[in-house]
Amino acid sequence: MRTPRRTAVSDRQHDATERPTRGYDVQAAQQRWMQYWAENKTFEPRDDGSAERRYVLDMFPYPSGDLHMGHAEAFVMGDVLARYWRLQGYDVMHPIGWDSFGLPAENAAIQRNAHPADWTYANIETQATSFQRYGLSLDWSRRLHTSDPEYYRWTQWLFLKFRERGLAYRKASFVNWCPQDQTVLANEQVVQGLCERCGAVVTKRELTQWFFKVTEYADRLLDDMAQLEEGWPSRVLAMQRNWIGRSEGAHVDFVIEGRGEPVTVFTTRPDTLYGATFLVVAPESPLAAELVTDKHRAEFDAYVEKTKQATEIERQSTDREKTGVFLGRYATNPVNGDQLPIWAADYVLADYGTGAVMGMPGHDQRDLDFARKFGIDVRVVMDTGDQHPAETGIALQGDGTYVDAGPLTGLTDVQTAVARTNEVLEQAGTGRSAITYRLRDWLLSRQRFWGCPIPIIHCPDCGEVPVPEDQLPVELPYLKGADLAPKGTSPLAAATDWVNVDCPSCGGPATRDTDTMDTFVDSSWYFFRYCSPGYTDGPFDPEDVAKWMPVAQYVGGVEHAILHLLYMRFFTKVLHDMGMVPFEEPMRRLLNQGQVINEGKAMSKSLGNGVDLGAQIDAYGVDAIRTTVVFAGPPEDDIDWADVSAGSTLKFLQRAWRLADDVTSERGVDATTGDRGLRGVTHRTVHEIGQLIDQQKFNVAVARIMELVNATRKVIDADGAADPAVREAAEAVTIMLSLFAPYAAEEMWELLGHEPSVANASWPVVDESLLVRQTVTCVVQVQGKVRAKLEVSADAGEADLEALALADPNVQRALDGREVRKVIVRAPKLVSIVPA
Ligand code: ANZ
Ligand code: ZN
Repeated sequence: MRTPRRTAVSDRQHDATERPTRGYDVQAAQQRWMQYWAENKTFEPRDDGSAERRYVLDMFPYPSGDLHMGHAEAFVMGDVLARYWRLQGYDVMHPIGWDSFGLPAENAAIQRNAHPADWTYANIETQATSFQRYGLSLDWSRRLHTSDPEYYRWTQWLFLKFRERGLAYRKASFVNWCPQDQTVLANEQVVQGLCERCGAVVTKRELTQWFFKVTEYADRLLDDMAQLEEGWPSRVLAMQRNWIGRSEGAHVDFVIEGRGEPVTVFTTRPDTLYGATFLVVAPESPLAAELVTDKHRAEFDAYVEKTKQATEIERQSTDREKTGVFLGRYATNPVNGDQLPIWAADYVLADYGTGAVMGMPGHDQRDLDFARKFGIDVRVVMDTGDQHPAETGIALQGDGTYVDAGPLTGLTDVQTAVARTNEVLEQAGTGRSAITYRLRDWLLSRQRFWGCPIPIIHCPDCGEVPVPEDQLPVELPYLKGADLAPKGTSPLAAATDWVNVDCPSCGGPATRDTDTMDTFVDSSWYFFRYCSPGYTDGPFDPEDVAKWMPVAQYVGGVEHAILHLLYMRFFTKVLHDMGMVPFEEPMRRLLNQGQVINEGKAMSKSLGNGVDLGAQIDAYGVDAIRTTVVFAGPPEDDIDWADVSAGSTLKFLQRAWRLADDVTSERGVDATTGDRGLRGVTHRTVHEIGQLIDQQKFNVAVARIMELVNATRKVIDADGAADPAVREAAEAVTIMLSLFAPYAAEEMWELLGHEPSVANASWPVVDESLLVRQTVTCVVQVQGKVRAKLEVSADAGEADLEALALADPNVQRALDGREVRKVIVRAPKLVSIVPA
């Protein structure tokens, strides 16, 4: 073990005039302790069962370049907790790795005529060095990269297991296609009709794609959120709930003349069926193409083409002018026999519910807009006291009494009416109650190179054949530069040596699947792998996972509130069903840190308002940057870098360091003989900071340390630094400060005569008796007779005591309404009242 040298620039012989500039040498301290922690593997967990385990996890980074201010904020929050729990005696695991597959690497490789791995692994090294410098208490021994064959071997293995369970399948469907990136996008990757990555307008294409059946887990993903109410931000839970979008209603069957099968619609308001006046089907659905009569076909075909250009959000918008085409056919309303014209209109989506809707213009705004535009009948089934929607153009929404609604007529309650309608439908066999979800199956295949290959072989005779487990991983062939340029099919398809293989089942000529997996697959299970780095018999050792998980604290950006968190929850549930993990929710607590912005705006190249993390660290040092980030506000809030001052933080850190430098009492000196006032402040601060960290109010914790530093300085200025209470305070400051400013804390710990590292110290033990401020008994006399005894603070002032005494009920009784002539106070023990 290497013993660190002393590098502090202070010199006890310096005269007093130099005092304000005394401080630790920021850059030297960084060099020295960074190396010390690495050499001594300070932050590797013991993993021997000697203490309760705690797993602190930061969402692993994408190696896009060097670290930026966003990383500085995201990673310090987890680090504060990891360091705190360590000092509290937990065996903490705080691992790091990289989400290293993905498009930016591929695009960079095309540009530079290089291999995506070159760019990726070079960036990883840069980030790793920066993470180390940033003083994060990471366990480097568990480091992983999702693009390493050792890792993606198990991504492929999991894919095959999911497929065995019927949870991975292929189907042809209309998918979002980015013409720029030449790849399929998941719905979530389309933002207002544009590709989330490159901003190109997304179009639709029919392709055969791989899907994970998340919809099978929709109810469990919803129900298990009950376990997360305590530990997850409520807005994240709300976003997940919305995304899953569970709707209760009914399926209603409409018979169509000349068609054997009825058409089924999904409605959340079966009670409005008695007033339905038309049917709408999604234009791009096979049903629409089948139903349209020859007379309307040309108009219909043109409409379908136009529909493909509109985004889902536009199509669903209520303030958009309604469009549509009559298909020339009619459907029979099962409850009253009405003949309803069937239309195709783009406000109905092909992949929600059944892709068909009953038009109920009286009570649904979009249906009303549509009916008014095309001259369709508007009927009302509930009288709400408002004017008729055909005149006002406003669909009726409120409560009221059912009218002209068959057996519902006269009812006043929607719930009862819905239940009654469902009974009618069920009895007649023309409908049934039903539940629909917004959640779609997860489209996981991508036509790009730099991702995990899908381990399937397509054989003309045997169909889809999984690659045998002992042949995993299916490694990527070596392609670089122009070979990777998007061609509409995966670049892998051009690697014919790689593509053409013998069928594992019949031995005949066959071809590999040329798609790769969405990187969200890679990031759906990395936290399990950290528990068993290097494990070769599976993706992880279930025993290790049972020891470390669920994760005690997960930290990451709210931009992952929906997809990543939903997918990793889905993976966990499937692994649970496979008997590999004992729990169903992998993350106990979730913290979404805010962003670092500048002058009120997100940092961006085009605005030129970016703040370079490296330059900030060069100017102020890691400790000052970490502490500034934490001190700026609650962890969830955005930080405006224009409003903070890393320079002031550095001054505070130097002030804290000088306390340690000033202490003259010996290590281990009996603190109980020290200044009771300062001891009280120290113990109350330690106690409160523990609570603040538990409540994730890290910024307030920093403020409390600042106060303790000031209180300690006052005592030194008044009485010198020899008082054991000064040592006690300085040690407490050092340990608590190590959460935020680890380099300064290491220097201070050493100055205080302790063996390195402060990370191996223990959180200070609070002396409960010092938490309460001291009280004394104050005797209150009226006309010389003792009338009350008050418990008051030892430092209570005369005015306070007089007021307390006069307010006492016994004193009031003794005064019996008489005026008070005189009050004599001897603080804090005596108040003597003389009545008139
Ligand atoms: C008749 C009705 C009357 C409806 C009424 C609503 C109000 P949520 O709550 O989001 O699940 N719908 C069904 N499938 C659709 C599709 N593929 N595209 C667009 N709209 C669709 O919405 C369910 C309601 O949205 C359904 O209930 C249906 O309109 C419409 F006063 O049926 B409703
Ligand atoms: Zn075969």
